[in-house]
Amino acid sequence: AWSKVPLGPPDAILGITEAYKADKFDEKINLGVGAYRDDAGKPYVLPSVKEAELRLLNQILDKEYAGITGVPAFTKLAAQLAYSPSSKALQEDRVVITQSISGTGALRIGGEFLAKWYPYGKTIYVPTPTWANHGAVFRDSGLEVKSYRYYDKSTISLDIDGMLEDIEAAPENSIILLHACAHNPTGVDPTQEQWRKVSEIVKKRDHFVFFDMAYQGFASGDADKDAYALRYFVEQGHQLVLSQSFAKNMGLYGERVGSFSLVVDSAEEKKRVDSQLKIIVRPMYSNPPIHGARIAAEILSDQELYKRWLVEVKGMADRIIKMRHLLKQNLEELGSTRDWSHITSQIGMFCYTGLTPEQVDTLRTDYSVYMTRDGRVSVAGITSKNVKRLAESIHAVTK
Ligand code: PLP
Ligand code: TYF
Repeated sequence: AWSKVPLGPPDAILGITEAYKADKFDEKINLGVGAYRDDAGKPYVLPSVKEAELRLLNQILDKEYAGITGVPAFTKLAAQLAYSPSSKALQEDRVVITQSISGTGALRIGGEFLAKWYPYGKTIYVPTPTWANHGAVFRDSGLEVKSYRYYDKSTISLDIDGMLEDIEAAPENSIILLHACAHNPTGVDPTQEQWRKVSEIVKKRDHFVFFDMAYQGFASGDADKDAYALRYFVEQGHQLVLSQSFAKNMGLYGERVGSFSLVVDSAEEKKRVDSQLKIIVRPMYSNPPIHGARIAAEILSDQELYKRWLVEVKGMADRIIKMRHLLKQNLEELGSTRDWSHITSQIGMFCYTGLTPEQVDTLRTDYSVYMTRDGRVSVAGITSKNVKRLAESIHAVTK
């Protein structure tokens, strides 16, 4: 039956892990996928997550289905984490929320909902560059995907003028995707002042915003600070939607914990929108998995555990910052004359190195150092043990 099925290309990011695994060199370095590693290079289960799991185990809960929109205790707390407990929109019962299969699933529900119900043009504008999966998710949802300028290669920083110009030039009522914090892959975010300008232009053009928040807490180590853009836009009265992932900030990757939410006009509107979200979710997967959502809810609902979690997120963010400094320092000590200041000025899990695809290929074939061909490095894959060899390898291909 499948003789006409062509061989498809591997995922640009997840495919790297495959190549890395097949490499026999014992000092190989994987800087591909954005998954946190401890300083021994090992996956890290947060102690607060372990504690939450133990508590859940002791409660001997049943395994009944969640409702279509998931575990209510989880979605309520997830919304508070994103919008803040004192959010007017929450207090006025104007936030519709559903649990999702992590951030990707949230983007997909959002894409489907907008493709079906958004009353204006079905085009979503994403930054150049953006997370490798955005295009496919939104196209498969039935949206057309276009882009706005975001990153300036020559300055290795935000092209704020280009960004504002392109957003302004998009037809009125366009859908604009914004990374809420810790932009993937560039690690370059607008400043708070720049966010206010983006909000102004978006408002002027009556655009609709889709926030993708996959790294709350990871950018600065402070969950409130990282929610600045989202909360500011809500305060400014924008109607918007949000995709939330707990993969990174709680290290719950494979548990697939996330949510999709919409800030709407009224509690009455919320009822109608909620009913349509259920109609979208039902034929896709019926209802979401419960375990990870219970873990997140346990952490978010218990003051003491919540505080511990914040310390642990900050710990992850801080280790990443430390590795940025070490990498830059090692490159300088090796005598590299390039300007590597962006390594430490960029934030979040990724560093957009400015390495060319050819240099990335050489790093892979000659040095067993793996990263995506756009030169993105998952800083979480750097450790105090491999940073020297990494710097030597990068120096060797850039001198
Ligand atoms: N959006 C962005 C910008 C991401 O970097 C990621 C990856 O973590 C996701 C969404 C979705 O990831 P997940 O489906 O694992 O939550
Ligand atoms: O950008 C990353 O590396 C993370 C992890 O299909 C990821 O967002 C990568 C690819 C993918 C799903 C998650």
